[in-house]
Order: sequence, then structure tokens, then C-alpha cells
Amino acid sequence: MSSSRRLFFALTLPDALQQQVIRWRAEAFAPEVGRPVAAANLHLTLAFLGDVSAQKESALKKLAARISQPGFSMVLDDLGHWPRPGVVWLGTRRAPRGLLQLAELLRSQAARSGCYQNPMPFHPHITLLRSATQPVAVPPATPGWNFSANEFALYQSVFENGRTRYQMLEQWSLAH
Ligand code: 2AM
Repeated sequence: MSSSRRLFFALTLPDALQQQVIRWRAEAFAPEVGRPVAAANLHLTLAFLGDVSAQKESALKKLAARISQPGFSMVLDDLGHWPRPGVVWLGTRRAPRGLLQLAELLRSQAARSGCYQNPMPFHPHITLLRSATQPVAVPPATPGWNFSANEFALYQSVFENGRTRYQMLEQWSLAH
């Protein structure tokens, strides 16, 4: 059995918000635009770690547990399409400082632990559709959902039976 796992730190969307987003998505995008991400898989990635050994995973969890910063809120009012990865995403026009700080800290801890970090600037987003490689008519606006982040989590990406599932391994509270 391999002892390395494909991991990432992310913010979890509350169940109610997941449901609101997928109901809206079904109206906003025709089925041929792309493959919808399952409601339970909707998340905002803070730091992608790639394949991580058990030892490195344990070290990264200890560092995550020491993070002390307040929670934050954002309005999910931005939408976009990246044709090359084929991603239609939901984001925010005004990323809160707390979000940027948390991502920056997790990404620098990951880099120092030897996890390759994409040099592109962090662009917080929630992937809504995949395999969207053709031009997409992106709706001009979203309902502008409010998303409050009171915790962050470490996830494992599991590929089984032809599907990707994100399994939460551990979650840490952001101070109130
Ligand atoms: P995406 O949704 O934009 O594809 C699990 O795969 C999560 O990690 C997804 O949010 C995915 O972003 C992100 N991810 C996958 N590979 C990545 C990489 N090489 N760099 C940054 N994020 C990545």
C-alpha cells in the first residue's frame, strides 16, 4: 500500500450553500458546457500539496494546528472561465485579508516542507464545472452568496470507481 496521499488544504462550503450553488448552477449553465462538480466536492482550495508522504503529512498537520487567526467572510460575487484547464469557477471580487493570509501561510509552510507550489498568484476559487474547454457564456452576475469561513480542513483526493471524492482528514477552527 502506498503511504503517500494526494492532499490539499481547503475551505468547506456549508451544506446549505452547496445546495444553493448547485440549484443556481443548473439554471445558469447548459449541460453541455461542462461536467458539474458534485455538491459535496465544492470547496475553495487554500494550498495544494500534491502527493505527500505520511511523515510530511504529519508535520504539515502539526503546523496547521498552530495557526491562530480569526475567521472571515466573503461575498461569492465573481465568476469566470479558464479554458485551458477547462474550469468554470465561482469566486469573490474582494478577497478578505484573512483568506489571503491563511492561504499564504499554508502555501509557504507547504513550500518549506518540500511541496511544489504553483508560482502563479493565488486566485481563490470554487470550481463549479470541469471539462469546459469550449467558449462559455458566463452569466453576468451571481446571487452574491455570503460565505463565512470559521474553519479550514485538510482533504485527501480519492479516485475510485471512476470518480474523484474529497475526503476530509482533519479540520481546524479559526478563532471567533
Ligand atoms: P481546481 O479546482 O482549480 O482544479 C483538488 O484537486 C483541488 O486542488 C482542486 O481545488 C484543484 O483546483 C486544486 N489543484 C489541483 N492541482 C493543483 C495544482 N497543481 N496547483 C494548484 N491547485 C491544484
